[in-house]
Amino acid sequence: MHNLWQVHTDKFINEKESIMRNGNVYQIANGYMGYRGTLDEFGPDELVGITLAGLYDRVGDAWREPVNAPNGGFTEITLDGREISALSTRIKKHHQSLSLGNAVFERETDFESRGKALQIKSTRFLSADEPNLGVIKFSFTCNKAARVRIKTGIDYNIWDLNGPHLLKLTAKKKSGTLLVQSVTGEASKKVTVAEVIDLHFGKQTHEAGGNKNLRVIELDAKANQTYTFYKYFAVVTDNDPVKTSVHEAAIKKVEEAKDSGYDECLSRHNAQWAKRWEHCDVKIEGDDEAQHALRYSIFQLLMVAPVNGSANSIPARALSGQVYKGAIFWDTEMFMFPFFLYTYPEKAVELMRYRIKTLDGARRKAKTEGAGYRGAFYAWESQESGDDACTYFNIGDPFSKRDLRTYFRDKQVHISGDVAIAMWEYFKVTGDDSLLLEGGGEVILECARFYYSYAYFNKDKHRHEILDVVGPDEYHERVNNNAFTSMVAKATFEIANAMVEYLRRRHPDKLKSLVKKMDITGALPVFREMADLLYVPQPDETTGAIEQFDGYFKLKETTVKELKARMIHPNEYLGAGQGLAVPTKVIKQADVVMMLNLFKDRYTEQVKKANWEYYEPRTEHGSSLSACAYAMVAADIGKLDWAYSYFLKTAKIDIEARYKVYVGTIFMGGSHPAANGGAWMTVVFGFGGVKANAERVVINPRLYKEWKSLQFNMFYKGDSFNVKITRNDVTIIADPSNKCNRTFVVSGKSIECVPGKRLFVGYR
Ligand code: IFM
Repeated sequence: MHNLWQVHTDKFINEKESIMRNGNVYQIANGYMGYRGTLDEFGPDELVGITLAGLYDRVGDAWREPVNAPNGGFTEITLDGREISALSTRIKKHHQSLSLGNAVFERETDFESRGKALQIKSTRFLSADEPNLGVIKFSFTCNKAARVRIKTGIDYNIWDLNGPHLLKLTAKKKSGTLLVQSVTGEASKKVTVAEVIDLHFGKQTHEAGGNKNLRVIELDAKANQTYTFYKYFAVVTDNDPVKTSVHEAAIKKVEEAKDSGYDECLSRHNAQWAKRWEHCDVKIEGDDEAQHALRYSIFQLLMVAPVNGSANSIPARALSGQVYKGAIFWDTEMFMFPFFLYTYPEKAVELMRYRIKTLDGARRKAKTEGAGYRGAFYAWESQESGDDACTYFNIGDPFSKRDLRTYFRDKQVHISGDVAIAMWEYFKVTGDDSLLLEGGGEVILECARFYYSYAYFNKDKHRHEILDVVGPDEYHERVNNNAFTSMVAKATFEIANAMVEYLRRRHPDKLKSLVKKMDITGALPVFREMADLLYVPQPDETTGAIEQFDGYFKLKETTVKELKARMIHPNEYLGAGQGLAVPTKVIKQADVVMMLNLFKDRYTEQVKKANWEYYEPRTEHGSSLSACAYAMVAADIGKLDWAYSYFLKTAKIDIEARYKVYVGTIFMGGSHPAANGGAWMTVVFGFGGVKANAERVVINPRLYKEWKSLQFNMFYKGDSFNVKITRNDVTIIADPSNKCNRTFVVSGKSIECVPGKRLFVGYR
């Protein structure tokens, strides 16, 4: 098999679609920004994008989306007066690669122009050590003497889906530094890009025009001599905690980087990446395909993890562009968060801080949505303030070109419970209650308060019900008693109750002041009643099947294949008012199965099996979130071949980049961090059978038949463990720095892991 620490290609396909998909596959990111995997000479038509985390803007009535910064990585070459570009020059050879070890992108292209051969090589990375910084090494060699002109600098022809977001763009040169300064239209936030180069040949002039701020270097290049220069660019915005002005900070960052030099910048960057991999890698012995796909998935998550202290989160398309408005969905808590919680807790904290930061936005949404509710109704599509970026008409109909009413925003109420569950998981797995005290407790109580105000008491049946919702299966909207949603709401009440009990015991003063601040004393007994009396659809006594929502079993029976055969337009949406799936049992994505995975301890194997088998043929997997849920439950019930094929589907989504890029009229191209997180969960939770709770870590291994071993690290209660599962046994090494003994239960055998000791347990 190929290099398991790399993705690469030897082809350049000069087609828009391929350039767009490669832009995703080869993107680099450092949590502060993402840089799409495009070539040095490309511009907005090739979807060059440097997408900034946590900075959003809105133009007119269009969707609010993250801001793309001017491209400080731009370089173009002219050979004897002819522009050289992968788009227009004959290519003899092309190779591009992305290292998974350190997120370094490289391209090497051999061009032929009028009988001369020119080779261009460039290497780029976004510093993992200095988040504002990008660094590029650029070289060229011509086989014959030639007149060469290099234009390098900042291109501020920006690709936007709903822009332009940057106004008052001005290009300057200050001493040796190029600057492009701008402000966002909506909030007037400054965005500045600075660029310096380290170059020791040719004659340099400055050229600004056509939305490019460039230096022009002219030289008579000698035959077969390689010319190399280095570029350093920095993006700084008003969101950054800088002490000087934004442009001064940007200049300082590039000057310091230049002073340090390329090798030093790279070695600091590499050191950060080495640290990440040391703890986050997962090794699968005996299956290179799975290993590579999983490593790429983990790599994606590591690249986009928020910068420490930013209280940012990870959008559904990460930092690969502006798709989905750069918004944060339930994807983060339910699919990405567990990876961080178990392997990189300092990032898990950041993701939770984001929900604390946006609590007021969630409160505003609760008050203003529908009849008006209490508590916190988190945004379905959340940006920096927590106000909902999701529109009521969120999908374009490719037939009529009109926007379709969807109820994602106002009815997908499970989002609040998803947040509460993640907040509580953080506490259970880390044992760290500081987040609860810093606002996490308030988040949980506000989510419970929201469900209480949303629920309806059915007097006849003497139960509370959650009505008129959209579950994860977005093809069936406004349904009653959706099993997933109701279960999540019930869990929210249970969590709120457990949290209050915990605070009462451990932090009574904090509880007192929180209850007073929130004016919630009266609600606390009610939360206990809600936890007991909230109705969740139960398994049918004979079949074990759980009805996804009231009336689902009465819908039309059809198959996904039959349904798809009836599609008139390849991008037509199967849900919303008139969608083909609406009157049928075909569902978009795991819903009941998602619930069985999330609450796996509450259901018997027989119930999980019955529902997996019932819903699997009826699921379209129209969302990238679906496959991993089916994979995990399949592993849980011993259908390991199924688990494996769903695992590969989820883990390869971004490497293969064959996903659909339009839903309705909406462009959706980009990366899929939720599926990446799902890949990790499938391996560690599914095949590894790992589950931690407040008392112990349970491991019930069920390795896939091709795997000789599975090895990973995990944190539990602040202590670190290395776990290796082979076909017959489990070895657990407790780090010597661990604070105390921790209980692990391997296939029913309880063992104490003593700091610094290695334990070996047979499980067959
Ligand atoms: O959050 C998901 C949703 O469940 C299905 N549509 C896409 C969203 C973003 O990934």
